[in-house]
Amino acid sequence: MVREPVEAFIGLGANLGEPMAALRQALARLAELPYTELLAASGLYGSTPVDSSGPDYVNAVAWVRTRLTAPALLEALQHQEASAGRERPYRNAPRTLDLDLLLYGSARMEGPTLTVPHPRMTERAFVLLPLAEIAPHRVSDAELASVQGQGIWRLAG
Ligand code: A4P
Ligand code: MG
Repeated sequence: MVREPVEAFIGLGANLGEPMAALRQALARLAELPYTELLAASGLYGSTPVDSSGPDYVNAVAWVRTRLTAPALLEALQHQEASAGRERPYRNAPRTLDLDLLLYGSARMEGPTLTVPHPRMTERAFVLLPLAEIAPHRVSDAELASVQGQGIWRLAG
């Protein structure tokens, strides 16, 4: 636990099972994390797989204020993925639930198990569009322009 709360952004994704239900449940569970408050959640977006296979994805982004350290928050997210039946047969495999730590305050860290900001977030419309919906100040026009043309559509509020 850290003394001062930190604002963090979490990317949610799923393309197996019932992705919309999985993301809604994941958002509800984020709100129940210890030392953590859910500040906002984007709507749900459909997106075509990027460097991945299988059915279209459902994606969203959540904004939290937390006293958990970044590693503790990642551990909580991985626990949540596991209880949603996440399996990892190979890299970028289709999944029932993926929870990525996108931003943790203004921290920059690079380690074997955790890199923040998430290294691929600025290349992906399925991260940038939902992030821009809830925190437009965290996404630049140039970043949005660079992902134009990737398949993404709004599903529900
Ligand atoms: N890891 C390091 N940094 C982080 C971080 N900031 N957040 C480590 C989360 N995990 C982080 O992740 C692999 C390892 O990354 C973990 O052990 C963790 O310690 P993973 O969740 O097991 O595997 P992954 O999700 O396949 O890898 P990764 O790197 O998160 O994949 P990407 O690059 O995020 O791609 N297309 C659409 N349309 N929508 C999607 O949601 N997702 C991916 C995943 C590919 N294509 C997609 C989507
Ligand atoms: Mg992941």
